[in-house]
Amino acid sequence: MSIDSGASLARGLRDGDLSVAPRLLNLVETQTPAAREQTAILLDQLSPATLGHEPAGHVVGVTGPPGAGKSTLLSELIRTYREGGRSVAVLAVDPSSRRTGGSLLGDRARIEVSPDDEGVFIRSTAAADRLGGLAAATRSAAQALAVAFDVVIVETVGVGQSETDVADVADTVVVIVQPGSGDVLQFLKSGIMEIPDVLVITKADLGRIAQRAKSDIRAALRSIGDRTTKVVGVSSLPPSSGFEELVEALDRHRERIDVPGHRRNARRRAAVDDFRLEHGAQALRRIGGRRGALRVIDDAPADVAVPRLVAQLERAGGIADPIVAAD
Ligand SMILES: Nc1nc2c(ncn2[C@@H]2O[C@H](COP(=O)(O)OP(=O)(O)OP(=O)(O)O)[C@@H](O)[C@H]2O)c(=O)[nH]1
Ligand SMILES: [Mg+2]
Repeated sequence: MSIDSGASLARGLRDGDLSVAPRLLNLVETQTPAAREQTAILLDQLSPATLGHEPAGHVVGVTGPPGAGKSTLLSELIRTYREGGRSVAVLAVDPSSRRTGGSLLGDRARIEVSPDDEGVFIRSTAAADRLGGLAAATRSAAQALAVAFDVVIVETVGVGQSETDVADVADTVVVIVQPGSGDVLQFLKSGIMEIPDVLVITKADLGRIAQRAKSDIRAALRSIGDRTTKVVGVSSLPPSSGFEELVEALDRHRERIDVPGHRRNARRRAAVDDFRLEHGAQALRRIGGRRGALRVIDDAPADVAVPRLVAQLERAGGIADPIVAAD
């Protein structure tokens, strides 16, 4: 498939044309210099600097260990959003190309949606180019889709790094754990309690064991003085339960945060990540490491797209072969 121009895709998304989503993914996943140039143009034209405001879509990160019930939950979550009239895009970072282990493939549920609902777009993308990481392509796609879709969900698998990565793309981070699996314990020990905005305990239909997991999590959150993380129990099997409460918790969180400030910081961290991925740790050290790099772009306008920030870092590092030409 040939790639579309960044400008035409940006125009489609600005016009609210959801049907451009597959072509958008095709562009951002193509790594040729020409495609990267077009991606930079696309992001530029969809940046708040050009739009005059942040893309309106709510970007929700959903993460959790293998087999926790993410896919089953997403099917129900999508249905709940659709009933409320909202369009939904899902970018599922496919775990099959990462580390060995994980759940038995035979037991894996797919995200189930009505195939002719044009308000839903689902795409599995290959896992990241670094362990546990979110591909830059996924981040770019999420930012662009948020211009046209009401909700953009980015799904990743794991406990640990994936939460912090997903926090760099999402307005709201949901961590999913299942009761009685050791997930809850592992989660508590992994020191990532600060990351989730909403914590979901799946499989509420399991009864007491699910109740117990919920009270354990609540106690643990209290013990670290966390009073903001919302804990929600859901059952994704029919008759499902907890989904109205989950959507409400997600909406509440979004209303509470400073979206422009949050996204500005996320774009800056993303630019430093991209720079390091592209040019290596040594190049990053030359501009003062992560901190130095953040200082370099600190005075950049708050609302420019990531490739422009990367270009600024490249200029600071005297890099002659930039990812994309600046202007
Ligand atoms: N009882 C019960 N089982 C559930 C529920 N949600 C999911 N399951 C089951 O749990 C298993 C795993 O669910 P998935 O949705 O595939 O979990 P996942 O997190 O997407 O798994 P991976 O994609 O492998 O990481 C499946 O057998 C589901 O049928 C639930 O609410 N209650
Ligand atoms: Mg799954």
